[in-house]
Parts: sequence; structure tokens; C-alpha cells
Amino acid sequence: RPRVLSGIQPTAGSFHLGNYLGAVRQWVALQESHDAFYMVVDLHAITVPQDPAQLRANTRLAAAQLLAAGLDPERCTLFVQSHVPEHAQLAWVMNCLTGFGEASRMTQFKDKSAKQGADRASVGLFTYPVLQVADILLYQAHEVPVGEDQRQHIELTRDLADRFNGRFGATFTVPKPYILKETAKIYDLQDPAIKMSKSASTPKGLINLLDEPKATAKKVKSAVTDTDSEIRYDAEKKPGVSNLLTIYSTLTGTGIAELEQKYVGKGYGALKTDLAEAMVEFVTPFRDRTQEFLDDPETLDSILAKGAEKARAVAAETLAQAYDKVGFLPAK
Ligand code: AQP
Repeated sequence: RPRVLSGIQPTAGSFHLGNYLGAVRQWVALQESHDAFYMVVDLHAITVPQDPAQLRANTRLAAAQLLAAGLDPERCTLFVQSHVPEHAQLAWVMNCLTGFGEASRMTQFKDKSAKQGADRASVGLFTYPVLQVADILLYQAHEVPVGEDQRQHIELTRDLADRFNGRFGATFTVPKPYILKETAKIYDLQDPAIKMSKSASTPKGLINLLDEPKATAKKVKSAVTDTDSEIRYDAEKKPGVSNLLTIYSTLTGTGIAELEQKYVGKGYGALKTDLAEAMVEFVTPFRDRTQEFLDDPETLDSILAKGAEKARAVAAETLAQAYDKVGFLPAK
């Protein structure tokens, strides 16, 4: 079976709808057909200032949400990044292969460091994409299911895998991004020109899956649409409605064309009411299941411990090969 690897940050507490539709939903599907490795990337979470107790709680919360979304520890390997020390170890090697200018061109770094101020941004934030390279290469992943915002980091991963293989001999699988066109970028409900994101969206534009379902329904009903009243998919001319159609279509498994038909002659209100209902139907059991996993931390921790053990077996083998290739003297 081909292998997939992906990760999610435990920074914000609740996952948002963009995380789910853009990434996690695909993870659940891919565990059926692929040898799947998924992790909560806590090393990435400290690239911006964090509260230690909150980080610990959010790491469990992220794992609980992944299980609630449908990850099955019998079908995939679910673990916490810091439980597998090889990530940081391989990242150092990859840091030494990455050009300073190359890392400076990463748009996520540019955006995030501009927001924090260049002096405040940490070196960790700067090398975050290189840690991500190590995350992926350690597992010899063939594909990486992510949202569109991660495409540039996967390109960097490919470049560095090629560079390492070229310089030291075949070692790493060169991975491909796995980005579904329909849900590659879910937009902010209030500003459909920007992606839904925990840092850039306003509370009204961001759907957190663990929010009160009623509040979520309200946000859907007050989503920005367009000036005319036609319900039609046109990402350029009608970004607000198109975003709602994408979300509705994915959550209910109904094609966009079918939805357009269904709403001929009806106003935006009808679409929003139905979508709000579909959303409540989705988030209510999701919240309940997340809480069930949180209520049983022993089971949760034992799932993560087993996952880390499986992950380490793969990661250690790859790291040993990489260390040998670069010329480190083996420890006796
Ligand atoms: N709006 C989105 N549409 C589609 N996919 C998205 N992802 C994030 N936002 C969208 C995907 O979710 C996965 C996990 O993301 P992450 O843990 O790296 O979180 P993030 O990218 O930090 O999430 P945000 O909200 O986008 O954070 P900020 O505001 O800090 O940039 C990834 O696969 C990502 O592509």
C-alpha cells in the first residue's frame, strides 16, 4: 500500500472547518486505501509563543478530534510528533541542506513573520517548513494530504529530497501533494477573498467545529453572499455563494450541479438555512465524540503511545540511513 503522512497543529484548540474539509476529511478516507501516518505536530506549535499547560491540553484535544472525525487506530498510525525524536534529528540534517534564500521565500513564513514583526518572529518559525520536510521524508511518504496553503512546503520537500538523493545516493521517497481541488481552500465566511484561518479570520468568519452548534448555525446564516440572488457556482464572480456551495456539497455528498438545480428560483436564505442545518447535524455528534475521547484520557494516551511506537520503528530506520549517508560515525 502506498504511504501517506500528514499533521495538524494543536495550537488553536478546536479544529476549524477549513482544517476538516481541506485535510482531515481526506485523512479519514485515505486510511482505507493507504498505509497512513497522521500526527499532532506539537513541535510546530511552539514556533509561536505558547502556554505549556494549554499546549499539553490542546495536544490531547487535537488527538480526540482526529478520532472523533473518524481516524481509526486499527487502520492508521496516530501519534504526537514530539514522541518521535527523529523528527527534530532529521530536521537538523535538512536544515543544513536548505539555502537561506530558499527558506526566506516561503510565503507562510513571510506572512506570519510580517504579522509578528521580524524581530519577534523566532528562528523556529523560519525553519518550520524544513521540520515539515523532515516529518514527511522520515516516513518515505508517497503522498501528503493537505490544503492548498501547504503546496509550497511540499514543493520544498520534493526539492530537498531530490537534493539529498542526488548528493548522497537514493534515500528518500519524493512525495507528491494530495490536494483535492474542490476543498483545497475553504474561505472565510465574512471575507471570501481570504482562506478560513485561525489567525486571519474574524470570529464570525471562522467556523470552529467545537463551538456551540447554535452559534455555528448563526454564523452560516450571516455569511457574506453577493449582490444578486442567483445560487450558482462561480468562484470568481460569486465567491461567497460558491464557498457555501462547496461546503454544503462536501458535507452532504451532493454534487454542486444538483444543488444549483435544487435552488433555482430560491434565495440565499433557503440555501443558508439548509446549510446551517447540515452543519449542526455534522458538528453535534463530532463534539459529543470528541468529549467521549477526552473523558477517557487513559485510552487516548494508550492509542498515542502505540502510534508513537509504530511511527518510531519507521522513522528510526530512515534516520539511520540518512545519518549513515551524510557520514556520521555510528555509535557503538
Ligand atoms: N481554509 C482552509 N482550507 C483548506 N484547508 C485548510 N487547512 C487550513 N486552513 C484551510 C489545512 O488544514 C491542515 C492543518 O493545518 P495546520 O495545522 O497547519 O493549521 P494551519 O495551517 O496553521 O491552520 P490555519 O488556520 O491556516 O492557521 P494559520 O492561521 O496559523 O495559518 C493543513 O493541511 C492545511 O492545509
